[in-house]
Amino acid sequence: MDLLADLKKGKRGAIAKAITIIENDQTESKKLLKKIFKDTGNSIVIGITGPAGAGKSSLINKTAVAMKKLKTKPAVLAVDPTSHVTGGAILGDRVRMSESTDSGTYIRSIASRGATGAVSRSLRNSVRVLEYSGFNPIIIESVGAGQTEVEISNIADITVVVFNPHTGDSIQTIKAGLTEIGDIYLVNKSDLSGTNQLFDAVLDFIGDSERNPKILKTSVKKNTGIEEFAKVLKDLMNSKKKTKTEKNQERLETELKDIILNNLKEKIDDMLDSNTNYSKYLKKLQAKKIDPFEAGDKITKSLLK
Ligand SMILES: Nc1nc2c(ncn2[C@@H]2O[C@H](COP(=O)(O)OP(=O)(O)OP(=O)(O)O)[C@@H](O)[C@H]2O)c(=O)[nH]1
Ligand SMILES: [Mg+2]
Repeated sequence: MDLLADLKKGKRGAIAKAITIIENDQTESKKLLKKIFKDTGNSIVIGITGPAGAGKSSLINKTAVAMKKLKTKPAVLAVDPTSHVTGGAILGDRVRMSESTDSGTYIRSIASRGATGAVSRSLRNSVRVLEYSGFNPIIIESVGAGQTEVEISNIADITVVVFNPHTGDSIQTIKAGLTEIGDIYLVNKSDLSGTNQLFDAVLDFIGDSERNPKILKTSVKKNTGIEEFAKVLKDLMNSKKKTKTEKNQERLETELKDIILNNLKEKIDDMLDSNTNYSKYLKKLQAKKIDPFEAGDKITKSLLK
């Protein structure tokens, strides 16, 4: 099987295989990246975040269909979806998002386990596979709690924060969400009571923000607000294209530094094992003849000689 040719054709099996490589096999992953890298960096990444159960997956399902009608080709990466509704998260999402899959949207779950850096690495490179395969935009769903949220906003060109009245999102959660870098704030489940209060509260908090984010109401249940949401996204995709090049350059620099620091860390870790200064100063430290900082500085200096 010619993986690259099949990826270019957007074949699902090939995409699944490539992303599995990226998640599990560093050596093969590097080989793959070498081949596809030139043809990446051109799709807009939309991060959709919000509390568990806010309706992100349901919303993405409908929105992907609407975006398809607007002549875009969306793909979805869901970061470790934890649906409390079905228990079986991935299967549940697949069912929930089946409408958009039928319309040609590619949907894939990405594990959020592992080191912080590892998650963003596999996300970033999975995005690249999807870019190479011709998808644009690439929508990333993540639960807005903890570190993944921050990572998403580092990767995404457009960030959408989803709230809803049903889960009783407190003003506190909203505040926390609003200090993030949302381009769009969505009050989903607008068929439920409390929607207007929540909408006003969100409006209040970001009313005088200079970024001028959009606030929208959607209901997946009643199928309202979704076409508008898709249109806003499409417009934002166009306007973000202009700033994307510059952002990409910055991100590439950060990525490069990350890789170098990681490589060095691994190398130095190995070196310490056989370093005589290291064992010497470690013993001194353990005997309390030297303090940790002094020991650290001495060893570092000898390493850099
Ligand atoms: N009433 C109402 N319920 C909705 C709406 N959108 C989603 N739901 C329901 O809310 C529940 C959670 O929806 P999901 O789409 O799984 O939410 P999620 O944010 O992806 O959840 P996690 O991935 O677990 O964080 C499901 O039972 C949906 O049917 C809506 O607009 N109105
Ligand atoms: Mg979900």
